[in-house]
Amino acid sequence: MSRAHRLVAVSNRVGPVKGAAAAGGLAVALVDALRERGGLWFGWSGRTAPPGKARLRTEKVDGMTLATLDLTQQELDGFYNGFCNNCLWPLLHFRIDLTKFERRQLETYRRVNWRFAQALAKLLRPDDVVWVHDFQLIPLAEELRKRRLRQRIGFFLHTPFPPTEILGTLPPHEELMRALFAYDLIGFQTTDDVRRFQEHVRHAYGGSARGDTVSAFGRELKVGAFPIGIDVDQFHRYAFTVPGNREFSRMRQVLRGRDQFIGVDRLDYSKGLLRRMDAFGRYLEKHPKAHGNVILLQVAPVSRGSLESYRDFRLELDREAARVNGRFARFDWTPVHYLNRALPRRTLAGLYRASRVGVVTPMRDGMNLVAKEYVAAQDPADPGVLVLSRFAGAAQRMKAALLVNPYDGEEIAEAMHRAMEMRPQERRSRHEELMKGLNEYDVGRWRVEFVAALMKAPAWRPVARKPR
Ligand code: ADQ
Repeated sequence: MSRAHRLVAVSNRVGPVKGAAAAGGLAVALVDALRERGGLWFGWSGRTAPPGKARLRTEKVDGMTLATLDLTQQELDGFYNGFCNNCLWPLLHFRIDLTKFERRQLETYRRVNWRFAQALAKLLRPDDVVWVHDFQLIPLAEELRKRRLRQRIGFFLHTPFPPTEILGTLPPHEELMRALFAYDLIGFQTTDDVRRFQEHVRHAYGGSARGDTVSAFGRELKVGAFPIGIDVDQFHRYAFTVPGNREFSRMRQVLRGRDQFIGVDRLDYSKGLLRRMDAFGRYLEKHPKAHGNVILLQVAPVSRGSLESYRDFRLELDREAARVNGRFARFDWTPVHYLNRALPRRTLAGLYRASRVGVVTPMRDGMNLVAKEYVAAQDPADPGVLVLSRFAGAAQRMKAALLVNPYDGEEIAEAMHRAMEMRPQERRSRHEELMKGLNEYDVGRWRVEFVAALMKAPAWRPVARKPR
């Protein structure tokens, strides 16, 4: 990408780009690239405003421009809480049972994307390269194309792409997939996601897929797998310098020679928290010698707490943690330590480092960055062991972890035991291999490869030829 092109990132939420909170998530991935090129980051402000008062604000921060739009309460309910989190999120995680489709919410989803496009169109320059993130914004490119914008526009899906049998249950699946074909490139986390997308396009719309080119709806686009990574050095530094190191020492003191399992997840039903808690109970049941000697620290900040499905899930998890503690705790030992709060990233790094086992067992996950953060925070001379779900995108390239089926509590419990028993040499060699993978494909490479593929994609034009 030459300097003549400005990078424009669009995501549901913008920032934060400064301070401790900026050290995580999409901000890490994008800020450097945006800063370098005087880029623009566009999205929702995180605020609501009365109808007619929802404004577009722009500000310059560190050489980049942030442009944010307010939503009305009604838009927030129908778009973010409604169609995005109550319908698309469960569907994309293969949970048809939790998927609630409401036509009114779909309309709000369309309208918010329309508003985003209307505001963004005014800010775009002809040479901009636009990178849109995630399922909240599928129709955005189509809306921009309606305004005759011809810039290169790429889309990255952070979640899994479900099988055609599941996607086909969504009433407006065709509308959404057709909208995707207004992009020039679609990036997925794994090659499995790419394959499921290609199969769906063939099966449901008679489209075709050859190599990295997919055709349907009279259009052609490029697809690819771009597995998102982390800033490996930064995370390692966090774990080994103040204050990460301070938290590590403090945790070690509190543990007093006990070993710690750690889980860190947004409180979301896709993350496999219930089965993990149950598996820890099974582990304790089978291994009385562990009693008094291990604890599970589960850090799970509340997320999407206004939705019923999330409230119900939280209650269930509270009960499950209490059940395991009620059954096994002694007056001088509580096996499950359960926190519903977000922690600074440096603190997290210290806690990962102090933990003998990282337990990352989502039922389904696009990638899962916690798995990577846990590995990066370990001491190479005496590393902990990662227990990882086969159904996290991360598993595709982290084969040196102990891979488990997250639906099988017995298997998770066995892996917990195996991790505790593992000899230092095996721990070191597994860790070394995992680190190799992390360093090979870190967040910088993810960003550079996506943008390079987008620049190479053929310029936008509708394909005249009908798909067979
Ligand atoms: P998420 O579902 O949010 O992201 P994940 O990849 O695990 O899942 O990222 C979570 C991030 O939040 C991690 O960086 C983690 O450290 C942080 N975090 C979690 N709990 C925290 C806590 N208590 N305090 C502070 N930070 C906490 C979506 C997709 C994933 C995909 C990512 C990136 O669902 O599959 O990996 O996007 O593409």
